Amino acid sequence: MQVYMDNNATTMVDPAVVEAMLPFFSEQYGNPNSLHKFGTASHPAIARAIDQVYAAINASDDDDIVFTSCATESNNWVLKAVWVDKILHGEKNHIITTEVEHPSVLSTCKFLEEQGVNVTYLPVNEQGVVDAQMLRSFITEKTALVSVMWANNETGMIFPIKEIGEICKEKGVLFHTDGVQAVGKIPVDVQALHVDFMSMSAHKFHGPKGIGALYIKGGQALSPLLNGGEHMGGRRSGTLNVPYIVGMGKALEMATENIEAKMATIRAKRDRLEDALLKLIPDTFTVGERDHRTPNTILISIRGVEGEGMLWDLNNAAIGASTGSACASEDLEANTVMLAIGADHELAHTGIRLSLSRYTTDEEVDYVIDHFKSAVERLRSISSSYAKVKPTPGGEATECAVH
Ligand code: C6P
Repeated sequence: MQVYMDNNATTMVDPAVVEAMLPFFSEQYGNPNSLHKFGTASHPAIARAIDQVYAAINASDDDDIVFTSCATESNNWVLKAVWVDKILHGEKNHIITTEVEHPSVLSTCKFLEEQGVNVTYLPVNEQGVVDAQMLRSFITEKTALVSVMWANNETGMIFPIKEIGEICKEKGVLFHTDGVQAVGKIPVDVQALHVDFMSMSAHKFHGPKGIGALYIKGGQALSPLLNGGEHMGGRRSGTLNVPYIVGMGKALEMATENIEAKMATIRAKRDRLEDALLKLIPDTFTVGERDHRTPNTILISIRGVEGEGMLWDLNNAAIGASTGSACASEDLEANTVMLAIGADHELAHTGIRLSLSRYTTDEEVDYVIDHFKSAVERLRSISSSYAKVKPTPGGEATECAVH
């Protein structure tokens, strides 16, 4: 058996999505901007995909949804365009974000700091989320943008987006949310709250890699990141990637159909896995209260077991997991989110992220429970650091706080 439990890094493309995409590679391959019938043939499929994305996030007709190459591009676009529009050519000079954003936000903020922008990186509490009222106290008349993720990729913790949106609206500050780990996993309704910009990525909800989107609230100006032709109303140049756009629309429609039922099924498997690991393996804890997490995610810390060693053992048992964000997996740094919630360096090296999908089966959950437990036992038996902190039999196994 092999078990893929790294669905926050990427997901399998649903076979129905592949099927929907296939005609647009070698049959209807014309450039949609061409005037001949080879070009115009794909227009209905593009229109359908746009409708599917609008419906999935309940965007209104006044809003814009612009396809990009990935969420990294969407995040770069918002931050750099706000810098150009409001800071270089405006009166403002301040952006607020959090310490636990994805690297595509954090490293863009670092780049903007080098250009002279003041950036506030808000700390998170022991649950790994920012306090909306604390955020309010950092907004000044110089603040151009607040960028806070909807759900964290490492912990799954859901941020108080509604409250933050209201504060930004009241203060007249633009609000961007990185919705990558929320869209397709939990209900997202952009009309039920105040969001100016939201980034999305198809490969997180069983669509293809290499296609994302940016939601732009109606009437909101945003300079383009890519200049060129008149594609996407001049907002994002580059020949439209028709098969991937079709794939993104189909995947999002499938992910959001009966989303509550899908969430309940995934959550039941996630909770069973989490309960078993916490019960069977002493001295473990998971980060963040599970009711406030996306239903598929567990970040578990195992005292005395280095995350990389654990991944190696899991990989040998054909289980795909991660120590955190896939794009930070090649450095052996401590988990940044665990550090941000107050874990010491040793503990922050022990996190393993398990992320399920709607394809995860009960048999796979059982397989992971067995192999996870034996991997921990093996690694602890050879760990000098665990021997030093070895707890009393039946030691602590808890959810949520860092001890
Ligand atoms: N996170 C993870 O292992 P792209 O691949 O550019 O479409 O998405 C980037 C991205 C942006 N925001 C968040 C919250 C994300 O989780 C990701 C991708 C993966 O956590 C790969 S690093």
